[in-house]
Amino acid sequence: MSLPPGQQYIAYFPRFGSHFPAPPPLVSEPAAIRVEGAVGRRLEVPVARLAELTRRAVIADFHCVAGWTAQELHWGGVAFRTFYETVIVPEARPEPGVSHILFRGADGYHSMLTLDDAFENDVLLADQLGNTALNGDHGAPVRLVSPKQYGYKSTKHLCCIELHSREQADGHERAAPGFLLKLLGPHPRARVSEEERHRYLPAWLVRRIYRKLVRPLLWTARRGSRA
Ligand SMILES: Nc1nc2c(c(=O)[nH]1)N[C@H]1C(S)=C(S)[C@@H](COP(=O)(O)O)O[C@H]1N2
Ligand SMILES: [Mo]
Repeated sequence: MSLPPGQQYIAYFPRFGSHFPAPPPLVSEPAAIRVEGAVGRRLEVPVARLAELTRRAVIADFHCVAGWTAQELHWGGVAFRTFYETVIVPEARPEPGVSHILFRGADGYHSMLTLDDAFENDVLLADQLGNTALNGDHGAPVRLVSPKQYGYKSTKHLCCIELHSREQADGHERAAPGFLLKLLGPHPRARVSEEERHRYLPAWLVRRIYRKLVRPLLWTARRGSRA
């Protein structure tokens, strides 16, 4: 796998995110994913059901918008498309015109993908990393993984999937002050190959800022680990 523009490999897979030093959220058992929004019927799908659906393994690099890339991660789970077609469509009955999916994490985080991007065949609801159950640092009990997009689309601790017929406001970097929050707003597609880092700021500028920030950010995020 080749390194996309502006990225640097790091030798491990760090815990990272706008949670910064806060520990991973406690998830009540049995864990479930709610399905809401433009649906005929709301659902609550036990995470354990993922074990019964058609499973898929994905090996991919993981690219954070701040410039680090973790190499060849082995994910296990269910393709989002499989989940949509075999669970959401028959059981939640989506309204016509669904075009965007909002993924909510138990820590209050959320990310938004177009339905087309979410249907890429490497987009998973992942409950395994490196052949073991996902741990708290990386999004237990289940997370989204979308390897062709910057990491901020891959919501950890997934607790809700919301269907929409248009773009919704996105929640990346909720810790940043107001205007920065807007400038650092997530790109609606965030394709790594196109270097779509943020919606408004140009990639060359963002790269320079992150290059200075990335070490302290990595350190701060690691401080919140439970492991
Ligand atoms: N729930 C939740 N999901 C999240 C985040 C977060 O803060 N909370 N951060 C995102 C960002 S910016 C990145 S780079 C990846 C990091 O995933 P990792 O901690 O497994 O490395 O998770 C993404 N998903
Ligand atoms: Mo990130």
